[in-house]
Amino acid sequence: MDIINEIKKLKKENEAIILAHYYVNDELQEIADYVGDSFYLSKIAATTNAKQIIFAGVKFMGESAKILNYDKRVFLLDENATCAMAHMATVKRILEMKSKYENLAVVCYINSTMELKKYSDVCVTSANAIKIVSKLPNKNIFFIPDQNLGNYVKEQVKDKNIIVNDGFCPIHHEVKLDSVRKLKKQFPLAIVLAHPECKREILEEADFIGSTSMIIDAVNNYDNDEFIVLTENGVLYELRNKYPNKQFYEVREQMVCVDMKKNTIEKLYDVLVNETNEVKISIEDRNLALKPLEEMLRYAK
Ligand code: CIZ
Ligand code: SF4
Repeated sequence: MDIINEIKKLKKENEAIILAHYYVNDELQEIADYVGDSFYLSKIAATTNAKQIIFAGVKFMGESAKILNYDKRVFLLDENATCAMAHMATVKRILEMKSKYENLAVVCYINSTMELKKYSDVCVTSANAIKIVSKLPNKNIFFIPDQNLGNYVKEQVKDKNIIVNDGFCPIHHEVKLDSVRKLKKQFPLAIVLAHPECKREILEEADFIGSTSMIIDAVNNYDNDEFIVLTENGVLYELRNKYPNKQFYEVREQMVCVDMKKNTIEKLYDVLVNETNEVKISIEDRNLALKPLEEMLRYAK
């Protein structure tokens, strides 16, 4: 059996679209109808006419697609693919902060569980966090769950009182300063592109800081032939496709999200055949979690 042709056939029969995040395996990015970051993919999910949305990503992405387009059937390739950072904040702390500060906006990085979104005022992604936080009418901001993106936004948006939760992405947070410096020595002409989920000491080594989509676009702005890429290594697939004449380097310890890599072609085929791993959310939860996602889409316009 040619699994790729079977997937294409089943996708048509099911009236399904396949969405893939930049961090998943190459062959999934290749077969997907849309590849992008979570902001782009959530906009596609919100407006598609397809009957089924099949998400190669992690759980919060499938949940967000279901919340934004509740009448569609949404499927994940692996129910156990979750984002470690998504769980690194608590409703208890949100409620404490709400009672402590007047006029507080809870800003929730989209890499969060649905439970956290239900108690948040607006979602952001790494592509729009600065823009949205700047536009908010509130003086006090509680940014969850990521400390690194939160602190980066805080440095950029000076006129707000931004309190940052202490979560982190294990993949980005663990990049070693020493490996980055070694790589820079080895390739002195390389431009360093870093994701804001990296620690401050790493961001200080970077020439450009931005989300995956911003990193991909940023390459256009440089004449250099070499780039050091400090984000999950799935993004190298798009970078090498888009810029075949440029060289992209990764740190020695490699940045690999094991949850993103749980998505495979075989699981995609299985979902199309057996309709497994459907995302189910109660209407009550959906309505509560919809508000911050819709606010994100409105503010980001
Ligand atoms: O927002 C996203 O999709 C994530 C998780 C990373 C990025 O920068 O695109
Ligand atoms: Fe979550 Fe980090 Fe994996 Fe992104 S790379 S999905 S933030 S654990």
